[in-house]
Order: sequence, then structure tokens, then C-alpha cells
Amino acid sequence: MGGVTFMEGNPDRKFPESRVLIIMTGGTICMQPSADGLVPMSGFLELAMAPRPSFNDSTAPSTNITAYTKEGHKLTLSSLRTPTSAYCKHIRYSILEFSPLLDSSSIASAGWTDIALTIQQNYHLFDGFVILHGTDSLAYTASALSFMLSDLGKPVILTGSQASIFALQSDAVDNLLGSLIIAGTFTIPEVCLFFHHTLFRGNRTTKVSASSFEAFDSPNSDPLAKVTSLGVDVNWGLVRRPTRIKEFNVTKTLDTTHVASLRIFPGIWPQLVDSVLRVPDLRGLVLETFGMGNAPGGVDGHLTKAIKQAVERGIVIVNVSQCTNGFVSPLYAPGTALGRAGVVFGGDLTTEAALTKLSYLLALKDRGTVGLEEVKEMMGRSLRGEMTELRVASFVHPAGVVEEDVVGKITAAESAFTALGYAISNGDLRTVRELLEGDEFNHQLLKKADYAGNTAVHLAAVGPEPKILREVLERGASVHVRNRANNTPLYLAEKMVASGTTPKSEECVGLLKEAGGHLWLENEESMANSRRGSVGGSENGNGVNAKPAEEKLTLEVEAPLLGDPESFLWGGATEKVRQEHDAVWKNAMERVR
Ligand code: ASN
Repeated sequence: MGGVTFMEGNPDRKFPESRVLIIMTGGTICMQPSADGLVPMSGFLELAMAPRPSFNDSTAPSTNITAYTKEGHKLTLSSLRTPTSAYCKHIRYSILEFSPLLDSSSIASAGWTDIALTIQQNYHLFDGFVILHGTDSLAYTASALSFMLSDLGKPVILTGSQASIFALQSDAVDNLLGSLIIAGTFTIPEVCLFFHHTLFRGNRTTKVSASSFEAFDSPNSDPLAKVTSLGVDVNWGLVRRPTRIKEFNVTKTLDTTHVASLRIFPGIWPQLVDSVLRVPDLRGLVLETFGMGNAPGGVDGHLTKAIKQAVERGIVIVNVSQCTNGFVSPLYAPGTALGRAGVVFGGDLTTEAALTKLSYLLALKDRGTVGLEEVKEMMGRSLRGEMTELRVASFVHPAGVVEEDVVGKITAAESAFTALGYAISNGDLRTVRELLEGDEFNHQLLKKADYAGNTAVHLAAVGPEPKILREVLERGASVHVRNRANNTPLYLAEKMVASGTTPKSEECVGLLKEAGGHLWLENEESMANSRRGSVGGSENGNGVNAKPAEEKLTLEVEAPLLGDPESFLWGGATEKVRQEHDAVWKNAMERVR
């Protein structure tokens, strides 16, 4: 076979690389002592990462890679790569350092804009992003970015450390390496915070310790993943995925200048609250109340009256609890009074998430995207998984009740995935839907891949029925996952167009692009070769041979763990492999019936 072969025991065995951009904003992780106390220092790649074997694979020389500044200016950055991870991958990374580097206590919404724009400019060049940031305001930045980045399809992981990477005893290496490996390996399309072996949903986090290495928690939400001695244990059932066909987009600014937060305390002076609410141009207030959302005063109290008047003046007041754990609800009379005064109940939002969400929604209102009532309504429901919705509407599939509960009876996810692959390759939308019914299987099947690393999206991208591709995308499957040959579904669909084997491939290409899929530079070169009809194919660095356009599409992929050199996609399966899969599928269906 052509391309790079991976053979067990071969010392020259090669593994694919994924790419991660590290955006350095500052924080203790890069600090060194100075006459003024600890200050951030630039040159992190050379000073902190290059000398450490866990960040620098000595067998691979440093190479330059392209990235863009937030303004879109092209940069050439030096890159390093990690040694092979447990997931048979190297992570190649570069660092884009902001200037000046900040102690995170000084970051403001302009800094969030810089991060968001940098991600946007580089989105098509990297598999994931790691943001290095101080811990003091990290939970605010993570929350803000979760709202600013919409229809995110790739991981954005914020991390930092409690001690400098240059200190003898530090949490910096673990936090950074864990973030890099997760960002380069798992398509967790969320803004996350990684700290002390734990991956959290960013907008659920809060800093719980000023000095401990276990500095963050997400008290109202389980972690998205845990790093253990066995690897990364991802809680896929919790991971959110985009479920509409939309490209990644960025809301560039938040309105943090017209919001405030105020913590209620016993004996608080109602006039004080009133004067805060009368600060000129104030548009929103996060009120940190007692327990389940209570404040002093009751229905006729001065405090409640001041609040009611402010609501009437158009100020959005959001009730969150001072307790780290639990939620607010108008259960007790004081809470009911606040509700009647027009206060929005923020459920189990953290203050960090409530403030940044309010700033985000007020910015949308400025743009005319939403009105005041919508701001209030949206404050009370989950936009990015930032709050637990007490009532989850049950999903009714447009296809109605299926005749047979196929999935419920299949116990082996492998069998179900094989059945799914078969249905996709046959263009059988109805069976695809049946198989994807039911939450548990839905996320398992959409995360699964065949032994060549092809997910349902890869299979559908080269399949005969674009409606199936739409179906799996709308159910949250990622357009960005790469198979073992490092190829995305879009690349495969483009190859199908070039080979002209499936009439509807153009539609698949369009759909994948609409959903945010993009070609990588290497792919574009390979496509150009294909179009030129180059014979014999040339190794393109992704483990795939560029094939002449007229040749039948048989993508040779590298399967280091499974060792079958005839790895395939369903579209180009050899007869033998196809028969084997047919047998597994029939077996699965027999167990169903
Ligand atoms: N003051 C530092 C910062 O937030 C604290 C840290 O990073 N551990 O930038």
C-alpha cells in the first residue's frame, strides 16, 4: 500500500500529529520573581516548554507553522510537538503570546475580545486551543468565552497554575500537559477549564482556593473529564455538542461596563441598594442572595420596593445564591417577593456566569438581536450548559414512534455502530434515525468510530444520502473529528466529488462547510494534486495518498492499533472486509429481532 505504514514493533513507526494553538495571556504559570513581586515573563515556549521532554519530542525538530494575530496578520511561529501520547498521537503546538502579559486580576472584556478573535482567526488551522491565563479571574474568562463563542466545534481549554512553571514544586506542568493532550485528542466542543487533573465546563466553574492546587470546582455540575493513571476518562453524556447546522461564530464584545454584582448581607441598608441601582446607565445587576434566593424585607420592605422600581426602569436584576452549591427558587416568602418585583431567577448559575451572561445578552440587545423581555427570558434558561434546567422538554422525533425499539435491544455498542455504518452506506435514513433514538446510544454512537477512525460523519460524508449527514450533524456529531489517517469528513467528501463516484457528494461538501467544516492546508494541496490528476499519488503528510481523480476512491488509512493495511471507508471497502462487516451487522440485527 502507499502512504506511511505503521507496523507493530517498527522503531520508525510514525503517528499522526494534531495541532493546538496555545494562547498565552499571562498568570502565575509564566511568572518569575522581580523587585515588584511576581510578574509574567515572555518566551514561554523556549524557556519553559522546550527544555522539558514531556513537551518536546527530541526525535522531531522544531518547525515553523502559520498562525494569525487577532487582526488577521499572518505570523510564522516556531512549533514543538509532544512525544507520542497514549492515544497514538503527537500534539504539535505553538504559542501566541499577548503583549502585555497580565496578572489576570487586570483582565477585562477587551482581553476576552482579544482571545475570542485570536481563536476565530486561527480556527481553521488548529484542532484545539489552550488558553494560558491567571487563576484569579479564570472562571470569569471561561464563562465569558463560552457565551462569546457560538456553534463552537473544537475544544477551547483554559488553564493556569497556582505556582510558576519555573518553581521546583508546581502544578503547572500537569495542568498544561493535560490541557494540551485533551485539546489535541478529544473533540469536546466546549469552552472548558482544566485544573488538577479535572476538566470542567468553563461556565460552571468558580475559584475555590487561593493556594491549593485543587483551585477550581464546578459545584453544580459534574466534571466533563478526569485524568487518571489509565488515561482521560471523558463523561461523554455531559459533553454538549452543536445541534444546528451553523458555522462557528464570535460575538466580539460584551457589555461589562453597565453591569454590577451586589452581595446581600444581614442588615444591608436598602438606600445603599437603591443608590447602586441608580448608578447612571446601570443596565443589569446580579444580586447574590441568601440560600435559595432570599433577601431581607418581604413584599412591602424598602429593599423590595427599590428593586421593583429599578425593574420598572428597565434594569435586569438576576437572583443567584451566595451558596456555592444549589439553586435559587421562589420557595420562601422573601424569594417570592423578589420574583413578584420582577427579579429573574438564575437557577444554579455562578456569579461569574451570571455576570458574563448578562453582559453578553445586553450586548446582543444593543445590536438589536434581542429585546429586553428576551434578555430576561434567556437569563432564566441554559444557552451553553451554564445552568441546570429543571424541566427538560422530552424530545419527540419528527419521524414519530418507531415500530421497533431497535437500539433498546442491542447491547453491544459495536453492533449498533456497525448497523449504523451499514445503514449510512445504504442511504437508509429511517434505520439511522431508529438507531440514534434514545439519549444514551445517541451520544455513544456519534462518538464511536470504526477501526479506521471513521465516525458516523465520515461515513455519511462519503455515503449516498446527504439527509443522513444532516441528521447526524443535527444530533451533535462533530465535523472536525479526524480519522486515523488524520482526515476530516469534508476532505473525504471532497475526494468523493473529485472521484465522481457518488452523485450527491457536492451536497455533502456544502453541508459540511455550512456546519463549519474546513479543509486543512495539506488537504488543499492534495486536492489540487487530485484535480491535476497526478498519477501514483504523493504522500501528503496526512497518511493519505493523493489519488488521481479518475481512480476509484479507496482511501488507504493508517490503523496502527488494528494493523489492517486494507483499512477502508465503506465507500471503498474491499469485498472481504465488507462481507465481514455484513456478518457482524446481520448478527446484531438477529439479536434485535
Ligand atoms: N495572580 C495570579 C493571576 O491570576 C494568580 C495565579 O495565576 N495563580 O494572574
